[in-house]
Amino acid sequence: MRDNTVVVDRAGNGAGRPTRLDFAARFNVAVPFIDRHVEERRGGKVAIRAGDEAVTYAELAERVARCGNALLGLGLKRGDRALMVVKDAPEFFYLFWGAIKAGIVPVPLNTLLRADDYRYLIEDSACAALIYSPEFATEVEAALEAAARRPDHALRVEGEGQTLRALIAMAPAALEAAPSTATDDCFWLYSSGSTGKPKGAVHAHRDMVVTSQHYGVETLGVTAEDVCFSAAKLFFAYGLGNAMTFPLWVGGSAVLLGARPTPQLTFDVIQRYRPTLYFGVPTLYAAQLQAMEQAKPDLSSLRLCVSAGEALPGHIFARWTERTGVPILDGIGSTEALHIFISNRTNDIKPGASGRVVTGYDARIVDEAGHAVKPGESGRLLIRGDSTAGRYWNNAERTKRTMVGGWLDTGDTYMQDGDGHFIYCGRNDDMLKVGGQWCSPFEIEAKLGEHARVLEAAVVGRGDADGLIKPEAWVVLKEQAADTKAIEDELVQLCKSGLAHYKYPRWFRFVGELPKTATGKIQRFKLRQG
Ligand code: 3UK
Repeated sequence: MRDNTVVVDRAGNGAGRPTRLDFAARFNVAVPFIDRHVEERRGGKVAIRAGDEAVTYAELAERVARCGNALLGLGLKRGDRALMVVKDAPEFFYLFWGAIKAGIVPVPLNTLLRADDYRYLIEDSACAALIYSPEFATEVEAALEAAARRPDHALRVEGEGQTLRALIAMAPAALEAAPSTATDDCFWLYSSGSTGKPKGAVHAHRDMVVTSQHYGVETLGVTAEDVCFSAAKLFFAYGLGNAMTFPLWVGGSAVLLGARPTPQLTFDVIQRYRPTLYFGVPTLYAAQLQAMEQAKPDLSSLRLCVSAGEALPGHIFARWTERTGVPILDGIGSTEALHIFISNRTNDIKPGASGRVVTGYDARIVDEAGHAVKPGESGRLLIRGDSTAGRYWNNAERTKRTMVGGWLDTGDTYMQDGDGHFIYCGRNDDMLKVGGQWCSPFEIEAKLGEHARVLEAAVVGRGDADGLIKPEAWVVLKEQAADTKAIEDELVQLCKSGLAHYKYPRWFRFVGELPKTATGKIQRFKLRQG
């Protein structure tokens, strides 16, 4: 087999068996995703549209190579980490793939985090470089100031002086792909932990091929004719697949929106670029439906919509389908699995359920002892597939608990109905998914505890009018207050100034005490019922 190629063997497919993916012994994933298109005479085709910019496959391949050379020129070595706090823009592609082609490990980070979060990630990753869009300079530069160990290189994507753009423009255009294998470390994605800090899931070269083929091609039917638009950003594993690896795998194109996706902006993008596939999260679908009470956007280009990040309530599915005529496929994925592993299909949709296992994956629902539960009973969901991260960076203890004997413990409780559809029943830990993003109640509680008048606080998830989970705070004050509204405003401000903005509590309850066990543990289930 030629170096850096993968053979998709469809022989077994159709009989319910997945296609087999055979990787060349020497395999750098930047070659099939980026360089292959020029070889296959797709160089003139548009790969990326963003604002007024259109980037062809030939331009993409050249800029990726230049960017890889720029990183090597800075002195980065094989295996070094390059943290990215980069908005959705073509530079995200150049940097991510340029690093991989050069053998450097890109680590896209959530761009909504705060200085203290970035400081931790700089230290934990021991990165050699940090590249950021100027939009995020305030938080990133404060983190660089505070970090115990600064990366050798901190670089803005664009603007004055030495920027990534300037380096790309000057770097040579020829770059040999660094030698690696399909299972070598390739890139990391951080995922939040309920108690501890975020954990870096280490993904291999083959992982993006696996998700693009099994979910992108075999589940969604993505083709070169598709135009993909993801409201979920590229730094999420979800967005990374939706708007980057799926279109690049099949030679399709991606539409990028750099700004925060408000309903109106998503409508504008869909009307202007006429994507065929749209990827969102339940909170945004709910907001879009709300906006459609007034606006009448033309969504006729869409053939299919996808939802993930948290469970899609059946009523949102029903209202969207009725309004637009386009179904939403709900599917569950994770950072550790890289993308969706249980999904609804266009010909097999059960509203309110996550669907069935995606080709190439196995799923089991087990009890506390690790035995399979009886049909109809709920238990822990374990999954297995070739895209799952093999370990967390520098965290043997979490690796041992999560990656067990080739299976990945999702941390979710699931059951299967009589027809074999998987139904989400909640988390096994206290973590909340808010607008598709992780929220640790402990982190919010610690922030609330910083207020001089707070004795203690507990945060739980509560469903809003759409049935979507948001944080609710139960607060015990040191001394009772007549005007809790003023304190509530201060607490919201405190959270908004120190935490990623989606983490602030939407409701407050001031109480005399919190329900606790004999050993002093807060009984969150009682608060959830209260
Ligand atoms: C929850 C869902 C019910 C579930 C993700 C698609 O969300 C993604 O990754 P994260 O690491 O979170 C994973 C956890 O989120 N979840 C996600 N989707 C659903 N729960 N129904 C759903 N449809 O708790 C899961 O363990 O942020 C989603 C693709 C790639 C991803 N990384």
